[in-house]
Amino acid sequence: MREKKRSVQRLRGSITPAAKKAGLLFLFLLLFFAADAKAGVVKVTFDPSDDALAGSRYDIRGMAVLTEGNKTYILIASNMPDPLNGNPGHESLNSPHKFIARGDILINLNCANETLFDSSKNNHLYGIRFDPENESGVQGLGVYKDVMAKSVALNNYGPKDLAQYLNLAPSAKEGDFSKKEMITLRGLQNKPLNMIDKGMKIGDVKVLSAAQLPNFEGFNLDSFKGKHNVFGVEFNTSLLNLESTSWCAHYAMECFNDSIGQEHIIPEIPQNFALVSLFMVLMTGTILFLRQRLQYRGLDGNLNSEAMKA
Ligand SMILES: [Ca+2]
Ligand SMILES: [Ca+2]
Repeated sequence: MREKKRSVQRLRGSITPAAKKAGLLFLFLLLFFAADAKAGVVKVTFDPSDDALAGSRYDIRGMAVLTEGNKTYILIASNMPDPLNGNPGHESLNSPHKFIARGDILINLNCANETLFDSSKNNHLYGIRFDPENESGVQGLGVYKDVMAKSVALNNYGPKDLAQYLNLAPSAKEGDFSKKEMITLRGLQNKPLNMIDKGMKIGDVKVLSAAQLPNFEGFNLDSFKGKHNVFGVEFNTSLLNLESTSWCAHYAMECFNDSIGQEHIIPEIPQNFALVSLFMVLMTGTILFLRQRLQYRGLDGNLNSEAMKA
C-alpha cells in the first residue's frame, strides 16, 4: 500500500511542473487577450501644421479612430471654431447657411482596391453626418451607406479642385496619405470631396465633446489639447458591415482648407479569441487525460485492476 502511494506520488511529481507551466501560460494568454479586447483598438494619425489654407484658422491636426467591441469612435482635432460651444465659424455669404461649418466624414471600406473618387462614383462610400448646420445632401444626422459624395468647398471660399489646393499647400498631407497618395485617391482635377451628396441612412451617430470622449489606454488625448478643438463621433461598428481588415476615413471642413485621412487597421481579435478558446479546449483535454491516466495507473505504472473492472 505504501509502495502504491509512493508510485502515485512519483507519477504526480513528474507531471505537476509541466501542468503548472501550461496553466501559467494559459492564464497569461487569457489575461493578455482579455486586456487587449478591453483596451480596444486605437490608432492616432497626425496631420502637418503647415498645410491649411488661410493660415492656421482651419488647420486640422489629428484624427484618432478607436474601436472597442461594437463601438467605434472617430475623433478630430482642428483649429475649427466649435459650434458645440456657440461658435459656428466664419461667415460665408455663398453658403446656404451663411457660415463655414463642418464637413461630413467619408468612409471607404475598400480603400485597398478602390480610390475615394471611384468609391464615391460607384456609391460605395459610407458617410457620417454629425453637424446639423452643414450643407450635407442628406437629411438628418446619422451613418449612411451607398453614399455618393460631393464638394462644397467653392461655396465656402475653398479650392475648386485638388490641384488648386495643392498649389497653395505644396507640402500637404492627408494624415496617413502623402501628397502623391492624395492625388491618387482624389484625382488632381476633381473637386475635393468633403460631404455626403446622396446615401441611405442605416444608423444613428452621437456627437461627443472632448469632455465626453472615452478614456482609452494607449490614446493620449493631451497630444491634441492646447488650442485645438477636439470632438468625436460614436456609432455602432456593425453598421459598417466590415469584410476587410482595414478601412479608410477622410475628413475636411466645408471650405476644404485642410483634410485628414486614416487607414484604420483592425487586428483580428475574434481570431485571437478563437485561438485562446482552442488552446483552452486542448489544455482541458490534456489535463483530463492525464488525470484519467493517474487514476487508472497503480503500482509501477501498471493499470489499476479496480479501475479496469469498472
Ligand atoms: Ca493640417
Ligand atoms: Ca492635411
